[in-house]
Amino acid sequence: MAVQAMNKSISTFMIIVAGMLFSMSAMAYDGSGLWLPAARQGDKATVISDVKGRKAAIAVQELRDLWRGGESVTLRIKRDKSLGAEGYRIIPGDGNVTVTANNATGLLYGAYHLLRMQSAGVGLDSVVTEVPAFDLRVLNHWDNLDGTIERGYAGESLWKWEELPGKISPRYKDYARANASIGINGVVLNNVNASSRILSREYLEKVKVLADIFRPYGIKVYLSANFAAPMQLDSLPTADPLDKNVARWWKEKCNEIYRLIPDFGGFLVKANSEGQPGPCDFGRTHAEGANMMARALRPHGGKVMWRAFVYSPADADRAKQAYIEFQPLDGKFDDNVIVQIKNGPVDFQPREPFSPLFGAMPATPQMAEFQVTQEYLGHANHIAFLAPMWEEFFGFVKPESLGAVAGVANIGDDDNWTGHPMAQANWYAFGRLAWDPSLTSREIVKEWLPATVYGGTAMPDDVKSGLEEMMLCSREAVVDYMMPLGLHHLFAFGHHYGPEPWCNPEGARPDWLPSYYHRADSAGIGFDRSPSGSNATAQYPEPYRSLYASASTCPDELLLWFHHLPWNYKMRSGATLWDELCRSYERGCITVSDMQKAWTAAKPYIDPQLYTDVETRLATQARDAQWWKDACLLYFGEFSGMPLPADVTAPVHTLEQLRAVDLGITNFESPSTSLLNSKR
Ligand code: GCV
Repeated sequence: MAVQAMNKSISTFMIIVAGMLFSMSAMAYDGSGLWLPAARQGDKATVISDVKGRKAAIAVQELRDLWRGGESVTLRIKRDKSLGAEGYRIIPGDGNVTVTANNATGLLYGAYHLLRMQSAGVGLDSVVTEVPAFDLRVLNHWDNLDGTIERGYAGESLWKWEELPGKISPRYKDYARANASIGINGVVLNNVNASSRILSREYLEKVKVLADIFRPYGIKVYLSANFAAPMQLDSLPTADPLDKNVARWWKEKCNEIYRLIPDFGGFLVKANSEGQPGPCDFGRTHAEGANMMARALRPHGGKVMWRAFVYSPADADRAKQAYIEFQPLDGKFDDNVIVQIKNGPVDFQPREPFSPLFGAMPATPQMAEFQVTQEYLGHANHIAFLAPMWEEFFGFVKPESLGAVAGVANIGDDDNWTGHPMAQANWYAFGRLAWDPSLTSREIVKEWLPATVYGGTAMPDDVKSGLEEMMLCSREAVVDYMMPLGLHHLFAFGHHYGPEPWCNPEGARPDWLPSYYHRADSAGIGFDRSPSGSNATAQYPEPYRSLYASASTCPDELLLWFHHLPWNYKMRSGATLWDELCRSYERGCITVSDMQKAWTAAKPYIDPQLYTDVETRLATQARDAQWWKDACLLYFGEFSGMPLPADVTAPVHTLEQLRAVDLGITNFESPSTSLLNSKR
């Protein structure tokens, strides 16, 4: 695995940061530069390399423009099996740093590693050896061909399909560069709710242009494929995977794709899920469908990423359904199929237990799907640094058991790429963890903050650590003020932003409604997934099966995910469940208020435009936290019939006011500020 710093100290040099780094205040901030340093003015660094090709040329150019370490840098190909196809070694020396790798891709990653150390102000005093934990580190864009982005909160799609292939936005290259700098090596361009048109000749020629731009940055292009494409594009009477004409159609389509894009990565498929077509429509299994596509890709070296996000009502508990459908297919997939599984068993909630499918299919390659875009964590309005969530996941699911990781991108065509400037940290963290899942959230934030927010300024250490804490506590704050103690899916219908635990639109699928998940009644709250309930706990391996099965051993943070408990249930803290619930909501609100204070303290050291943008969004986050707390406590209070504990501040809304907030599918304005608590 990655990062083995060898204890052979060759020379010690500090990369001089302060004063030499770009001064953020001197530049107009628009967030477009991400975590990459701005080009130095004047002298270029000395970079020595005789490696041919575009990739090596990019590595050389990046270092010439951006390296300020004082030493020259030598890039050299040196055969070393242990480094694999993408690894590299950085060797400090007297007046020169040498980067070695088996190929130019490794050298490019090595170059970005040096720049990362420079931005973080980290000295290079021993050999660094890095090999990525996963061969495939891929962003999934849920971008539609009309420019909209499903669950996107940063403008429209970066891909200007109507302009391609003729007109090429400079941002395509910037995007590739940003990804390469954090080790992302694959990109699925279009939404898993896929339009077949992406596979038409017209669109493939556009895709080719993007693939050509991304290639020198070590990035392969993948496409989401609609399983019914043979019917939709070429009027075949069926898409049955066992039909010869269908199989031939996919083979010919793959031949066509590879003639245009020789290193095309393959397909991502959402099949028989949320209305998407799939093999089950023709009486076939997921394995039969995936294998048919895999065989069309095989001669070219392509892969199928087949999603396990399915929930047909095979069981009364949605959390069990993917396992029920996929686990029996273990061993039935071809070896160029990899089953892509969301981190949790339901759907990217602020906290879920890990999906029990992980590890339950030992004869099938598996990959994890994380959601970088904050569909369920406050969109682009809330700071929710997600590295702690993913770090938590890797505490349960061993990286060695996975072949790849995917992240649903939070990127759009906003100047700052991600809507909320601090959400850039989630793109960054995804890349870094996909390369090295042993990194801690703290290590990542210590890289990202100076590279993006305060590099080159004289920010005092206590202010810096305030910002680090602000980032590190932010996801837990969201859990606390939205869905503490294992509660989940309390969102308003459709947009997944505001609280609506009472939501019950006519005709909606029951498993899209909050009451399906919280099950609050006068007897208590929570979803009983224990052996006396849905028995979802039985899908878990030991020790988790036993741990989760009993309320007395289930961790507090997952308690109501697995158990329905009385309001006066005695928690580990000695408090009743109701009191603990109230205090969790309160704590979430207080944490946001602390985050605001940390941001305010940083004001003198931060670009004014960035400062104001984040300040405004934090005010919204604070208002929303109050909204969540009031909505949930007032609503659940009607069932518990219990008063708020004395140390929890009273709601500032009434339930009537909150029920009256228009939470239509697209309108998610939070209640007016005047309704909200100004005391805190
Ligand atoms: C792309 C959730 C989201 C959908 C998304 C789906 C999926 O249900 O709300 O927008 O569709 O997950 O992951 O396929």
